[in-house]
Amino acid sequence: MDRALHEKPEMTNSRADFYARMATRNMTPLWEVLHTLLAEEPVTEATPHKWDYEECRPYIMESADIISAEEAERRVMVLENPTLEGRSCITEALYAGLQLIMPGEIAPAHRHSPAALRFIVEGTGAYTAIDGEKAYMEVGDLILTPSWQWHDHGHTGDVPVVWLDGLDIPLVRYLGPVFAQPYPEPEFPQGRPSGDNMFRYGANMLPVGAKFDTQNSPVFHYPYVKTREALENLSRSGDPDPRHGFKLEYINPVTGGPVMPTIGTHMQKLPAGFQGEVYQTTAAWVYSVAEGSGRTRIGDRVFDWKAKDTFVVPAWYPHSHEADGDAFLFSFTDQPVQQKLGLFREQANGSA
Ligand code: 1HN
Repeated sequence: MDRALHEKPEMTNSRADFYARMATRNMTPLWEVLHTLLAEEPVTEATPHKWDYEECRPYIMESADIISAEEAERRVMVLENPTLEGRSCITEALYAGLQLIMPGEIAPAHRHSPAALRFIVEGTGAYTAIDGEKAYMEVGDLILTPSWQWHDHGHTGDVPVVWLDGLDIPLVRYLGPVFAQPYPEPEFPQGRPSGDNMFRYGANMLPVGAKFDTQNSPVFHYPYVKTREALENLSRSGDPDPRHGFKLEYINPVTGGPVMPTIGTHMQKLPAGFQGEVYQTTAAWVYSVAEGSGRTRIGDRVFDWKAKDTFVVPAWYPHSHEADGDAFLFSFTDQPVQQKLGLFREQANGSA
């Protein structure tokens, strides 16, 4: 049987009168709005967009003259999706921003139920302390601050440091359980020695008897040198995926799953001259270019990118990547949430 999805019924005087009367009891007819609630395929309010780092950087640097990291609490330029203006989000479920910390500054300790990640874009010498354990940043590193973990940022180096923040805050706000707390002091007391999380949990081995009571990775620092080496080794011994090139997911070593329950993170290498096939998923993808240049077709638009640019592929947009020389793309996504709820779908080449 071939039946179209529901269309809005005709309005008549008696219907309008009935709807007005039922509204006095906080009731409203579903058949008037059903066409807005269901569609044959996912409809996103977000728009594909690229933030050119060369264009954004002067504003990021100027922000240091306008406000200190301490006064701002977090000195972040929110990357707002052009069609989600005023909602502090890059897609319906994800937040992204570019954060600046200057030498000697502190972004004070706090914790919150939304989960966060940092992907380092520029500079060296800054750190994020998680429960007082400092993760020193290098360009291309991934640092996690999972739900409800104390974190502060500091800077003992001598050049500005900028990173991309990714959070699940729009999703958590929508669901409701937002909690946040400041730490009584700007800095959380010194915790375990720097690197402890990687040494303890990041060698494909786990301490015998260790207990894990969250879905967050106990490793919270994934240095770029290691990620890059893994991708280079992978690309020497096999063929690229036709859509993704060589793509690795950062994992929680306890579960083999995503590093945090709500956000998945990946790094992919597109070999020189790569021309990817079209891919489409119900999840949204935020990309930060670690190295190289190329372009991504998203729907009917083409976005040229180079190192340090950020771009977003909203839900269900067909997209494909091309690289000039070897290129490395970091990405984060709400895919894990959709997978847990049995809602995730993907297709290659526009066919299910
Ligand atoms: C936050 O805590 C950080 O800790 C960055 O650096 C961005 C955006 C919204 C809410 C909390 C950080 C944030 C944030």
